[in-house]
Amino acid sequence: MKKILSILLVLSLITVAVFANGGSDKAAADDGQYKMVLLVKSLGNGFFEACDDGAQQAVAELGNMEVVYMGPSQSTAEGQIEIIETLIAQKVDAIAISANDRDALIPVTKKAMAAGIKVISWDSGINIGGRIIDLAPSNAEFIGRQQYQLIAELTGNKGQIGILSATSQATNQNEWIKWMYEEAKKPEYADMEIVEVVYGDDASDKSYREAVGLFSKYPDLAGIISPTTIGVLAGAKAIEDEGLQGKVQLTGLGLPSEMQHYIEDGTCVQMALWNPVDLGYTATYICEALITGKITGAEGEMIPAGRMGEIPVGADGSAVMGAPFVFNKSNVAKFAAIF
Ligand code: RAM
Repeated sequence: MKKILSILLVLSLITVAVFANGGSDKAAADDGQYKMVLLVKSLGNGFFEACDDGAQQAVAELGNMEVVYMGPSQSTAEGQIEIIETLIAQKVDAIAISANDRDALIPVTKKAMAAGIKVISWDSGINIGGRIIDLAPSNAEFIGRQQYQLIAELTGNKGQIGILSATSQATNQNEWIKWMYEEAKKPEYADMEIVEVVYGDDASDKSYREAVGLFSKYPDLAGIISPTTIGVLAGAKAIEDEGLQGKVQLTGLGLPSEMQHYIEDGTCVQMALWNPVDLGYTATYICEALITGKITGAEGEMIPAGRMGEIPVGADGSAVMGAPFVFNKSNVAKFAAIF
């Protein structure tokens, strides 16, 4: 709630500042601060709030940036498009987007770029042509395969597996799920199968209902993979409420701060994630480097990213942060204090 109130306050201040700026070309020019918006899939998600903490750390280090956190109330492309249209009118300097749809945002982000705004995607990508750089938290193949390996370890390479995802259009989850299916083809998983992918839309109540739906549809369900922080938390609650601990195993991508209880009581023995603070921090450094002309986004360039070192720009503007952590009883408390 406090976070929402502070966002509203910042937004109203920005609106005042932008209108006060009248017809000048760049909203940034007057106070020497470049204005960047960290546009997330939806508000009310602790993962993205941790990313914003990282963005604000970068702001403090860089000294020439101002980052405003924004997102629609639900994880939809329409909601993001509406916000981007407003930001074009306000002439912000950069928009860093975790996209709800890899293609649907392209026309509006192209319009933003034509207006001189630096657009990058991060976390959940926009397709080539709709952004300059796409920052992935980690290698998508690695993440997807690792998710399947984590559940296989828990079910002893056996049984029916359900996937509880975010939205059906989410670039990041869809890419990871594709690699889970690839991993599942290996001979060691012959006694295991993915029975269904369901979508909780990164909303806690829908994710919870979808998890319960999997339990009733598949009475022999051995495990759930939920590659979304909202989904894995809802899945853990559902398993606990239905008394299915030990019968239905759970893994996914979760925030240690939200999942500590379920990891320590064995509902979710192991899960993975990268550091979201570092992700928001890196996205901010990339925007600053693009705005100030340190980089253009061409393959082979090195992005100066503060404490994250230098990150190379790969083919088609792709950039990758680092390897995910795996959390279990032995380390969850330590990480829970950080994100
Ligand atoms: C949710 C969002 C986000 C994803 C994490 C793992 O918070 O879907 O995009 O990266 O989970």
